[in-house]
Amino acid sequence: MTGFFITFEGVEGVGKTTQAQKAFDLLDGKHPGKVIMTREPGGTSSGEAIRNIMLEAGNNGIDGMTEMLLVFAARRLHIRDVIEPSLKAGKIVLCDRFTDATFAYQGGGRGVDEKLIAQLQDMVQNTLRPDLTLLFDAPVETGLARIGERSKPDRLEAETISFFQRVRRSYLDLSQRYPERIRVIDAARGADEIADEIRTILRENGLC
Ligand code: Z5A
Repeated sequence: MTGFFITFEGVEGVGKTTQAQKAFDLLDGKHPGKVIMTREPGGTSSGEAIRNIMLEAGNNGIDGMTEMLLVFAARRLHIRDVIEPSLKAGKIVLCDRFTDATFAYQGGGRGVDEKLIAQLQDMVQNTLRPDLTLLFDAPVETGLARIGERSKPDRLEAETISFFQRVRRSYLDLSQRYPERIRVIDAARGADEIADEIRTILRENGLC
């Protein structure tokens, strides 16, 4: 692999998507045609269909184990058809959420055994891991207030504060376990200040 794989993570509403778009604009300006932006669950047509099943509002009987299997099914297609070919072509891949989200939401949030998630990670990804993960961290209430105006919450957005607190804790645990890969960004600040910090991190990684 000759490209560079960057993932954006954090609890709802912390501003990942906003910053992923800013990073895309910055990097695409420096490396035209060599940067792609994608997301999980999703990134392929079947992956987007799986996303809809997983996030559809209401009680559809889908539990944490089923969520884990769904996201890894979508991830397999995403890696095979989008991420690996792009990295092999030397591109920079920006992905809005990846496997840290499975550890945080299905592991931390739903209580699925981490060992099972790690096994699926090895099976589906082989040795593929992000080169850099930007973890946007802010109090859960800050993120939820930012998305508060959305009309209809999806299945996960309708979860309790304590669920999102477990998710946040789990993300922070991951950042302590993998400090060389995961950079924690204080996401309670204004979007421009955060974008400045990300530009510095991208520069440190030789990307701009
Ligand atoms: N999920 C999972 O369970 N397991 C997995 O393995 C994976 C995913 C991969 C969909 O993800 C769901 O999938 C997610 C976890 C689950 N759970 N839910 N729900 P998603 O990434 O598509 O959904 P999301 O986290 O809900 O995204 P989001 O709500 O769009 O949040 P965001 O991307 O972090 O924020 P944003 O869209 O950039 O900004 C939100 C609002 O805040 C918007 O109005 C902005 O203009 C505003 N904003 C942004 N930055 C700022 C700052 N700095 N200050 C003030 N306001 C700001």
